[in-house]
Amino acid sequence: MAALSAAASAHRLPLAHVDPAIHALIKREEQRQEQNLELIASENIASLAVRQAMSSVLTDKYAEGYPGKRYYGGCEVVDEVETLAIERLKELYGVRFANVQVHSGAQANMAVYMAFMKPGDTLMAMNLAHGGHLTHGSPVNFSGQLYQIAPYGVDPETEQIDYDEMRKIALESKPKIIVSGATAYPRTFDFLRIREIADEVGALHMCDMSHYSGLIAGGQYPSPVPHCDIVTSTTHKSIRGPRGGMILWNNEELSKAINMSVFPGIQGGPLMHVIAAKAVAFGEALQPAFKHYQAQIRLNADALASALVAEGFRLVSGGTESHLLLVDLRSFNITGKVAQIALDEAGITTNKNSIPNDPEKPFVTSGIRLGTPAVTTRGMKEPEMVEIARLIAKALRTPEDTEALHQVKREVMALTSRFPIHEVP
Ligand code: DSN
Repeated sequence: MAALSAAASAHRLPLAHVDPAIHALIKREEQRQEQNLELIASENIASLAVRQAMSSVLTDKYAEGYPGKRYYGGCEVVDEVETLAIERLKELYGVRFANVQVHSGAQANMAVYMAFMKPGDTLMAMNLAHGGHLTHGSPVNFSGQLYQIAPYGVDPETEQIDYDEMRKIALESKPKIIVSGATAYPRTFDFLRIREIADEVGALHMCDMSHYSGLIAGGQYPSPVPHCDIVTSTTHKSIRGPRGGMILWNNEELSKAINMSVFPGIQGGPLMHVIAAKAVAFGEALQPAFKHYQAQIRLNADALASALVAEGFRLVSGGTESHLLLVDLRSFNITGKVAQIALDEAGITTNKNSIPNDPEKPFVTSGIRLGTPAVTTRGMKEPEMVEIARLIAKALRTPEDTEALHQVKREVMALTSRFPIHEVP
């Protein structure tokens, strides 16, 4: 066997040897994820197969362009990778066309806006303070800076979308695109109703299904596909793939504008290792086990909701029809900021979140957002949701008492140790 040069040998050394500092930090994060309860609604735990694809040699390949039409040589393998990802995605959602190159959900939304709107045109989307997203028109985001924004929101009583009001705003503002989808709205969207409003004002209907995409693929949430011109999503939330984005549509006439908006419009070379990992995740989502997983996410969300109410919390809109819950903390007399810090100390990971018409500032808030995708991936079921609600309530009754929070943390670790994420070495 030929001897390797010193440089070639060094290039093959493992991470622990080459960069002990980063290796140790990754190990620490692995331990944090293993020990803590992950309740951030937008997070999940990707499979080993997804992570292996993501850390593959495909990271080295430039492939600007699309399968069969690249600007670089040597793309015969990555062409097959991207085609597989597209075909699986089309099958998963029953669509005719898909773009898997967008690096993130924000890029997916940007690509669609830029394909179909000019600066100064009107975009209608859910108010961030009622559950929308930064890219749905926040003034600190490109969407709020480039476009006129016509926000819609929830009814103050029901805390569910007021579709009559939405129609009124659409008739007045004449948006080019109406966006459905949200990041902190626990209920289902009436996609048909929004389609009707969009048709009435001559707008495109785009759904950003990022939060709900796994549930939709698993048949646990209504599909926006039949009622939308375009659907965008991240690939790492309830769908449980690598961090990334995707765009779906059915009308061939939109294809050129969408694909050109992604590349060369807003992106250069695609992340082929991430596209391979998306293909793996879409393949996993096509398996029957994925439907059971999504059904359990919903059962767990309902169980967590009932148990939190029994502990004395109020849920925004009274409950959930998805994987997420928005908890109003005012009955516990604490803010979202204080709750998030106390829960972190107790090993329970959440995020503070504004509730509709929140009296507190966005960095303080009166709520926390919880979601069940990650704990469901670990194998937790309804009895564990009751236990989680008890632990949250226990921590938030004494949010300033570090010793009490550490006692909760010991109980959290006893629970999580029964549901390991990774193979115990
Ligand atoms: N940051 C994501 C979330 O937590 O919902 C949205 O992009």
